Amino acid sequence: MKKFTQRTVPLLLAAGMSLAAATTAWSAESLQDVMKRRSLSQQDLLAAAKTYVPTGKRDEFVAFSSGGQSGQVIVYGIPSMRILKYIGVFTPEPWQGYGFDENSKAVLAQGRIDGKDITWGDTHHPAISETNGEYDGQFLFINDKANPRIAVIDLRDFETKQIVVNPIFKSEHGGAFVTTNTEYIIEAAQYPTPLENKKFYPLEEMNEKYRGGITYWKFDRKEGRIQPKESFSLELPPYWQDLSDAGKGPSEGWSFTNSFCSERYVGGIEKGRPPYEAGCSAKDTDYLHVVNWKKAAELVKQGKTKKINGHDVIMMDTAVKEGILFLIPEPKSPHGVDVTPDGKFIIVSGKLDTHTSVYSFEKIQAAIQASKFESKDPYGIPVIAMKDALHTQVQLGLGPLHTQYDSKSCVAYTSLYVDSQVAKWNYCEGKVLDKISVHYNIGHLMTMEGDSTKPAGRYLVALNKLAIDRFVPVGPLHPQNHQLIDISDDKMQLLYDMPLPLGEPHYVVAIDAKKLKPGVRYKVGTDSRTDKPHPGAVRAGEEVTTRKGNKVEVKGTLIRSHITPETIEAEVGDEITIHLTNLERAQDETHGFTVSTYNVHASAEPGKTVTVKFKADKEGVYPYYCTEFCSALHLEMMGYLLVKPKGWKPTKTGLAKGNYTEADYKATLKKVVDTQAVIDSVVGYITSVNFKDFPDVVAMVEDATDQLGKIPDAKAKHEAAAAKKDWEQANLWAEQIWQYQVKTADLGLRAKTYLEQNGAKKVK
Ligand code: RUQ
Ligand code: CUA
Repeated sequence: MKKFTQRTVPLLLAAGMSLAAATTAWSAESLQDVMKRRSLSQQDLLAAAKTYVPTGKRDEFVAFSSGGQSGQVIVYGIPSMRILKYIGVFTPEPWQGYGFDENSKAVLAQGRIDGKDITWGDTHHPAISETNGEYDGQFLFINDKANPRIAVIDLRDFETKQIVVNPIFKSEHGGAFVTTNTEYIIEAAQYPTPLENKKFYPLEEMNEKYRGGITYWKFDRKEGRIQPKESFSLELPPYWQDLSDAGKGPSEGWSFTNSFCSERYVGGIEKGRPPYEAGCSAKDTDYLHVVNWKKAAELVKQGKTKKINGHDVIMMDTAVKEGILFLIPEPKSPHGVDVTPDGKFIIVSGKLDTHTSVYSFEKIQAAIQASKFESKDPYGIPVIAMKDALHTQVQLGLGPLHTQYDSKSCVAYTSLYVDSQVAKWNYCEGKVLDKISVHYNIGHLMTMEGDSTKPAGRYLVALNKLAIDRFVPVGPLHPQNHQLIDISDDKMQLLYDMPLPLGEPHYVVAIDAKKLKPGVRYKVGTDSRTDKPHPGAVRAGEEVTTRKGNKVEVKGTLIRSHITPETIEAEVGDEITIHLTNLERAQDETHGFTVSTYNVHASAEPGKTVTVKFKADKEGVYPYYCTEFCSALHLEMMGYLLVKPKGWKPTKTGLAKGNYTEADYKATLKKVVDTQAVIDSVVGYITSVNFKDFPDVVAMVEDATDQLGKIPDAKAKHEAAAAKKDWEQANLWAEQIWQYQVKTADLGLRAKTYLEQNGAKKVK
């Protein structure tokens, strides 16, 4: 392979300097020409201008989308709709080493159920942590409907930190929803089952033995983790609880969960019974569950719970007696329940009803205060009459599902699944304002910070279930279609179609990008999955390999462009543990690590320490290498795992020689002197400006100084070898100095460009 020539560094420097001088005289095609050639209308151009984010500029909002069946989270920018990241949550994700290194495997292992790995998830509803009902950009939560679990993602590094398994459900849907200060994360069941684990009751005992419920997961913000011991659930009738939302403002302390199939129908098409879909939509109404969660939390403190599977459950009779649980009829087969930003109303839409119902929290409270109930359900839960709780009902269209809010007061948007439309309407006055068609069959919809007490308006995203004819065909399985809609004017305007090729996202939340403040590096030696110092971390020069019995443990480091150690020796059957610390501080200098055929992979971002572990169960020679193109000599960032047969003895000693001459050594030394001149000029520039005011540059300078600091050692080595006329050793150690210089120069140039582009000022 061709190495850097002597001229490379000056070339890098020249390239860095000429950036500003680029000209724009290349284009002869006018805007009109392009419009004609691509058959674009004025409307198209306007939409393009509204979504285009020029290179180097950033999006205003960041969306966190459920990854549906992929078990991941998809992060994208709004209005550009550019995908920024996939976050591995319930599913292994190789790029991030998620599920391929030991530290992330420990997170996935928290999601085991009955001792079994579950390596996929059906993610539905992401939620951003809130402070006083406003998104604070600190944490993200998401549920897994199939295997009832909730995950915690820390938005300081966008990594999954925790997975908790619901102790009493077998499926769930109404999660994750947070209370106004993220005290609790709400997770409601979906399909009723016996609450005891691994307990069988026949379907004939549905009414007696099967139950629904809501779990309130206690969140510890300081630790950034859910505290399962302080969490609790509410036992509910075997209605199929669906979505939830937490109250805010006047309704703070309450939560709302709707349900369907309150018929408690048990299907059995194979036995000649009408199917679930008929039996579950026979009645005109289902039940909205209204829960005083603040009071529920107090009951838990008073010990008024029953332990089921070791978990605190408030049983229905207690809930009724203590007055924390009420039901209100809601139109047939409802789906979304969304509390208005002011907390005064709760909006519910039924899939099979053309009306959207606006419930008044004030009226609900009045009925509760006056003990004005129309009946009790079969489990003794008081039922508030619909007419006593309704503020208004509005006919929006066919198949209304979910509602989101605008920054303008009283303005809401509701998805119409059957009509494939979004309806804009006023919920205070109960009138429709505008409608727009989407493509096709919209499920959820989402406005900017639309779940918070202060929605930001501007854009709406329609999460369509079907894409049909929108994109170039890619086979029978189509991508999903997220459509961006401008809602800043009275009339909605469709701006952009975004294909999403990774599972069916159910819900998305979007936050003002300025509220997110993720880091760019870890404190050196951090286990990113526990946020604690990693016991296998070492600094440069402390790398070590130890053997105890058949256990080989490597504490190594990664820095451009080598892995230390460069050889790992083992015997067949050894258990190998490799901890690697990325010593880089520069932004985006991630190294990856894998060992051929052992199914391990790690991503080590600057400062992170990560572990891979495997059994060297087969004799052979296995290259390991860095999997991220991290520097010009990235391909050389490798080493060998040598797995020897038991009792193997060496027959040949010494490595093959490269036959270098004194002339080679001299030429290398000259290259080193020339390169130093380049470095000096870059350093001269950096120190001539206020670089210390730029933390990113300070980090790069630290990294560069690190590289330079290794030179004296190599210099001593090449000089000692030259004195002994060992031209191979002399030449290669001199060459190593040049390697350090190249990395220094690379960092220096990056720092220089950064300073120039960010308005650094001369200091002398
Ligand atoms: S879902 S299309 Cu939220 Cu799981 Cu409604
Ligand atoms: Cu490190 Cu490639």
